[in-house]
Amino acid sequence: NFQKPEDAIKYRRSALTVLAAHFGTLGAMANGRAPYDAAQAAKSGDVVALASTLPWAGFIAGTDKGETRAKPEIWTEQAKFKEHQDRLVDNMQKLSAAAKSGSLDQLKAAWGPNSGSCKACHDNFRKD
Ligand code: ASC
Repeated sequence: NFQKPEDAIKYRRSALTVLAAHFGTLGAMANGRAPYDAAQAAKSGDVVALASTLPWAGFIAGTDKGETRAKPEIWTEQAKFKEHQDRLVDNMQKLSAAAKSGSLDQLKAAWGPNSGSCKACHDNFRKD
């Protein structure tokens, strides 16, 4: 529940910021830009699994204006937007499992194939 539209916008942006930070942490390890740290990978794996589920509650009616790049299609193509959410959540659960496996090879194998769901949604539903 949100008091004001801007509270919902702030909530979803915050969740996406947390998701991006931990997705990036896992990507850095998967792509060899950071040393593999199994404990950090497991922690970030937990975060992406949970954080990926959170932003969607913030896309309530009346939050298409203000501090947001949300496109109107979020509200006019709700079934399609939901499909994109579900794909992201599913992909982040898979990435999470690999991140928590203790195996860098599994993390590497999972990161790329599951990373496209960020961009797919941005391409369709985010301005610029
Ligand atoms: C990230 C991030 C995104 C996506 C996107 C690629 O790390 O913050 O929004 O990856 O750039 O899918």
